[in-house]
Amino acid sequence: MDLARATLKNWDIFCRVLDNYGDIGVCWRLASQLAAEHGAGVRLWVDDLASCRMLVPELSMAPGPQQLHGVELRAWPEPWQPVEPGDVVVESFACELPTAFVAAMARRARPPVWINLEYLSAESWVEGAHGLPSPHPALPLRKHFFFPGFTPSTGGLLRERGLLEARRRWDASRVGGAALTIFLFSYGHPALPALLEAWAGGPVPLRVRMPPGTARDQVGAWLGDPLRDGTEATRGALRVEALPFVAQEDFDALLWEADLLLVRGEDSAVRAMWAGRPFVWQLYPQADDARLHKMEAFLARHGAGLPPPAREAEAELFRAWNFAGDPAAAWPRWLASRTELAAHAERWCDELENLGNLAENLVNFCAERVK
Ligand code: TRH
Repeated sequence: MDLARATLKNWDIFCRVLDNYGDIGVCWRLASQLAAEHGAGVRLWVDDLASCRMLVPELSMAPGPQQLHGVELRAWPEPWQPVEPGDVVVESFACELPTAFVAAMARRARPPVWINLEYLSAESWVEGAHGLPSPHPALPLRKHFFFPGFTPSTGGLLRERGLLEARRRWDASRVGGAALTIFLFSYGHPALPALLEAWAGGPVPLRVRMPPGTARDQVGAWLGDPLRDGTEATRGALRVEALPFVAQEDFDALLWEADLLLVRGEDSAVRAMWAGRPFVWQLYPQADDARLHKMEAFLARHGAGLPPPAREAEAELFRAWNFAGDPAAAWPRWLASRTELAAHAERWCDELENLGNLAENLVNFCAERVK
């Protein structure tokens, strides 16, 4: 296997930013982890440097290759400029590689290992689809589907070396405040104002910390005063703090600072799991059915080890926060189960830790393909 790994030195990762930060968030994380922990030479091709710069602020908008955290970052040129493909090619989220690049892959004496890195889901069909090959219709190439996931029959989750140790050190030295701290990173929700009312009028002092985005704009509208980075506002039991958008390497610390994480998309949800805090995952808006199945599959898996009242409290808040439900009505039950949910979050993190991590699983998977 070591010999096989040694033949997989150069990687090309392709990323198209659809919207938001999840696509580049995952690709950047994977690229920098492969470089730092596996000695890989990684070229990351991105079609939207401005989004990438939000996560990696030292990035320059000048055209031309740049070296960042051991990764060679490249703007994805339109039209494509020919380059020699690496030993492994990762097409993230079916982003469709340039035709000329695929032709160059087929011309190599040993074609690259070609991976389609898929979106995260807890649905059981993922286990059957993970690793499946798909032959190219015309060229001597095979693409393999690689699925992140929550079981040993999937690719696992991205987790950098030392992450959990760093988080546990943080927890050991953390001094909790009087208020319950909530990190709120979400898409807009029609019932957010009602939830804010419930929080402001509730019995528990709350400190809600929010990065910029549409949900924070909604909170600003509810307050009657737009929230700018670094400002805060208080209504009853609720204090809202407006955070600046931080570099991705500083993102985890925001989560560790909180007692409850309202996260979204894919990457922040996984980070919430590694933070070992209770969380509510707002899935990326898709056709309702697809999102519903994804959410229920996750709830079934995550809730399996919980006593029924806490399981139902968690599910109720997830459902209300993902669909046009009433999160304010779900809140008191969630609060009553808070202690069980906090203990469960640690157990869940420990369980996931045993799955290994996605970058390492991917390297091993690719090495198997060239043995
Ligand atoms: O931004 P998102 O909504 O991304 C989504 C999802 O990935 C979805 O699956 C995808 O289809 C869609 O994009 C196009 O949520 P996500 O996945 O949590 O990504 C946010 C990233 O932004 C994550 O890597 C953390 C990072 N981040 C920072 O680095 N600093 C910050 O201050 C904040 C708020 C986020």
